[in-house]
Amino acid sequence: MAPASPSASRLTSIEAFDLTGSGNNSLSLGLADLRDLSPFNWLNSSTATGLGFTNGTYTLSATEQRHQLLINGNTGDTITALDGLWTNAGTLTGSGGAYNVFNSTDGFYQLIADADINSTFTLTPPT
Ligand SMILES: [Ca+2]
Repeated sequence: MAPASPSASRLTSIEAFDLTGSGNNSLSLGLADLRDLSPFNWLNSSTATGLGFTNGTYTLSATEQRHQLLINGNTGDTITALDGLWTNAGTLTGSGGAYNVFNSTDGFYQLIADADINSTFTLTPPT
């Protein structure tokens, strides 16, 4: 646990989870978790190369004005979005292979999830 500090009004930002570990791991996330933990705009068209990402079917913008969380993992791992409505916005290619990009329809959140992970999101119905 983080030590209490009078000056620490916020939790430390987290940019990535890694579920690879041993065996099958699961992660459940709500919008409040993303709001509290994940920073804005750390992965965009300017930072992608340095971070080992290239565009797939998703094209990173110069400014990705969303809380962004990267989730690495392997086959058998699962992530579940506990709330919100999401769209599968496409793919990026990273050092670990393909990643799915999920954007929340409220415009505030983006999950970049290793495509090997079994992802459960409440997706907006196709129109
Ligand atoms: Ca795993």
